[in-house]
Amino acid sequence: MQDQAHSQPGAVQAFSGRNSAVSGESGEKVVYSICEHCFWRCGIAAHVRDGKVYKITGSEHHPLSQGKLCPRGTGGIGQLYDPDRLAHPLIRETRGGKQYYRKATWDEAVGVVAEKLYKTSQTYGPGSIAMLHHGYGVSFFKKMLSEIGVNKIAKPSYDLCCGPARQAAVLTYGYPSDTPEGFDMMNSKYMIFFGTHFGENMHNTAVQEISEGIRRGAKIVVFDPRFSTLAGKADHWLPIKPATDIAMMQGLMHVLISEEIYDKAFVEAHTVGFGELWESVREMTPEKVSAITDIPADAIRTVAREYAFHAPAAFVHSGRRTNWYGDALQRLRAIHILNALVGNFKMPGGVVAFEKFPLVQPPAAHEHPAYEKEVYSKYPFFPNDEPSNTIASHEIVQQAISGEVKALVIYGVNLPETMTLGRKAAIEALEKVDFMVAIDVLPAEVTGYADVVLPECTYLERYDDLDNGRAFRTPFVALRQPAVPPMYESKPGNQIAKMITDKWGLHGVFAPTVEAGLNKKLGLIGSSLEEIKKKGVLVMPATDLYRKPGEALNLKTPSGKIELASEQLKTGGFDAVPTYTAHPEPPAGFYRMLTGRKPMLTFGRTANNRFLGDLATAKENEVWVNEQIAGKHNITNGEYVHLKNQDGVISQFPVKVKVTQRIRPDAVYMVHGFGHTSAKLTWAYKRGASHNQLITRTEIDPAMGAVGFQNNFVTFIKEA
Ligand SMILES: Nc1nc2c(c(=O)[nH]1)N[C@H]1C(S)=C(S)[C@@H](COP(=O)(O)OP(=O)(O)OC[C@H]3O[C@@H](n4cnc5c(=O)[nH]c(N)nc54)[C@H](O)[C@@H]3O)O[C@H]1N2
Ligand SMILES: Nc1nc2c(c(=O)[nH]1)N[C@H]1C(S)=C(S)[C@@H](COP(=O)(O)OP(=O)(O)OC[C@H]3O[C@@H](n4cnc5c(=O)[nH]c(N)nc54)[C@H](O)[C@@H]3O)O[C@H]1N2
Ligand code: SF4
Ligand SMILES: [Mo]
Repeated sequence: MQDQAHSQPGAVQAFSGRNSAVSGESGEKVVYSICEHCFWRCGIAAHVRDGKVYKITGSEHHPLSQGKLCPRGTGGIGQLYDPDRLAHPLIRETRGGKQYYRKATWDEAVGVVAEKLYKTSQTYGPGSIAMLHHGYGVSFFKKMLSEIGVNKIAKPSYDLCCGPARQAAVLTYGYPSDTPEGFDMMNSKYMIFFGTHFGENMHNTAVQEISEGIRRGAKIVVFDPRFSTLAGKADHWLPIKPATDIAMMQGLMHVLISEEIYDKAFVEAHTVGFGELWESVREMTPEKVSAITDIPADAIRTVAREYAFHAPAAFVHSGRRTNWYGDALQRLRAIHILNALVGNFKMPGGVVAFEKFPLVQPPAAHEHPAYEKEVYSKYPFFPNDEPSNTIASHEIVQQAISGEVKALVIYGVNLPETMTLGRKAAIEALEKVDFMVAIDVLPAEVTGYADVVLPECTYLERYDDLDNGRAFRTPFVALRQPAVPPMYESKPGNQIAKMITDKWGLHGVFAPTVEAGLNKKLGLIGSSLEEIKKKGVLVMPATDLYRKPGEALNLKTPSGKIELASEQLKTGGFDAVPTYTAHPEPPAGFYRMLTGRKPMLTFGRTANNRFLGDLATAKENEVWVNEQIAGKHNITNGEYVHLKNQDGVISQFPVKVKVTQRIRPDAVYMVHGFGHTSAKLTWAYKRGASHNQLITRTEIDPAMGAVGFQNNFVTFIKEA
């Protein structure tokens, strides 16, 4: 892909060859679009025969897929043809004291939504309405809400997922981390991972690049209490005691600095706060860190020395779901500092900054001052540059419970299973609000709390806005386009949002058709909808990722340099340098509950997908239990147990035990996204146990609002 892009002159790679969007052999066509089974957004080729999608493969044109998909991406047909799909708009009614949903016409359903939202905004002000969203089709609903001044918008993927990595990068480098994360993996010689279980976390391009790196001889180091798939590829698997990672990072810094194997010239020229950093790790000798982390001192020295030896073609990866404990921002700062110390910034095999495609935004029809500027979060280091994320999702849950938020719009978030502050708080919030509309494709748990349910068609049946949100080696802009028309009475989000603004009498907000809107945007860069439809993507030549000798970095931090110690954090009352503090230990007989992903599933997005779920290892989740611990509790491999947490909450459904030596004795592990309680999800219902249900304790990062939930502990209740 890269080479191909290089050979193309001009900003936008011209396409050539046959018109593959409609290559009509025997009633067949291939439609190039974008996956929605996770948030990586790979390019797909949907193969259509006689009006049905029969196969999905990786787009050979899209830089994030390069002809390949992860298992989930290939399984999209299972969502499209899911027999449980939401087929009509639904309105909740109470009759004879009983609540039920009745089918409604689109006109009636959007009429109710338009009226309720408008009246709420008029009566209580725009701050009384909030939207939770996940998924890329939300852009139309953001625009819709901005028309009535509503900008209280949260994406759980900030505070429950990658927010700490984002904000730690802002504080250290002056710019947020991106997707894909900026690591030159395929050219690296030494990659260190804390958690970050690629191979189970199937982020397509990352897995491809790590594989390429390994093929070229890179060494892998994995710090994980569990022997993950990536640990299976590692030169060093270091089963660190969970929740002690910051101590380990400080230990690595101690070795780099005390043995003077860090990049002195780089640190001197391009960083601030080195003295303060050294003071903070001076006492963190490998021996002291070993006692905290349960990793031998020699191994700590070895990793630090090897890391320095391979630098600058070496890095510590920042990970994706970084909200483990309440100090996630500091842990991620420690990772960025470890990178800075070896001078890998913008070096082959090190930390790099991918670029986005320079799409031109059309001038706004009118000004939305509130939409542009308001940030509602109370956390001092919450982002102030993201109109799609102006408050943490748990703050919305709290405001719904307190009555400050009276109406909720929920797009692609299965709130009862999404954690925020635990299932209990989520349900309390959903029950408390005066009005809630859920826009979803499936009867997920969240839809059962809605006053109105609006069935969006699946990503294979609709256009969305242009995808300009991903940065990569070859910057690109991609198109989501329908492979087949919407089934049942479901509708694309853009039409739903337009129907609602039309009800408000605001007829000019959206282009008359989504195609016209896309074509207009593409016209601003000299392209057209017709052009992008052919390959589903416009790709620029590869950008120059590496710095030149002596090049100034001109970073947008207050000092203009990489901030090893952060004055901003200090001024805000936080540690300027990351410092380890101990987390709670499991009570006797309890084990820390860790979580992760399965290669073929993405929690609520795929839970009911029979194509994927029918694979032997995806039918249910299992709880991984160390052999010794299983013996102690007299439980055997394959047995079903209930889990009970430290606050006495017992899992509603039993879960199968996997007895293994591949996890430390002080922790258990289960994949998130099982144990569904909605009987309308006829496949997912009652399969496995819900990770979310067992979370009753959260620690919120006081600086940027991430929710840590790994200080929950469970024990076993035998079935009998
Ligand atoms: N197939 C698939 N891929 C996915 C997803 C999916 O649902 N399915 N979801 C996507 C999303 S939304 C995200 S956010 C990412 C998440 O994926 P990652 O960012 O990789 O998630 P992590 O939580 O870093 O990784 C989980 C690993 O961390 C280990 N771990 C747990 N606690 C600790 C600890 O205290 N210290 C250390 N060192 N390790 C620990 C666990 O044992 C587990 O192996 O995956 C993405 N990719
Ligand atoms: N307990 C626990 N909680 C977690 C995590 C965990 O590991 N454990 N992980 C956290 C992480 S990393 C993340 S990123 C978040 C993710 O949290 P969410 O984004 O809330 O993910 P899901 O629960 O999968 O919700 C997806 C919802 O979107 C719907 N959906 C799917 N496709 C479409 C579509 O095209 N249009 C519309 N309108 N809806 C659609 C699905 O039916 C489902 O109801 O969860 C976080 N919460
Ligand atoms: S990583 Fe997999 S699920 Fe995610 S967008 Fe790519 S193909 Fe789809
Ligand atoms: Mo995530």
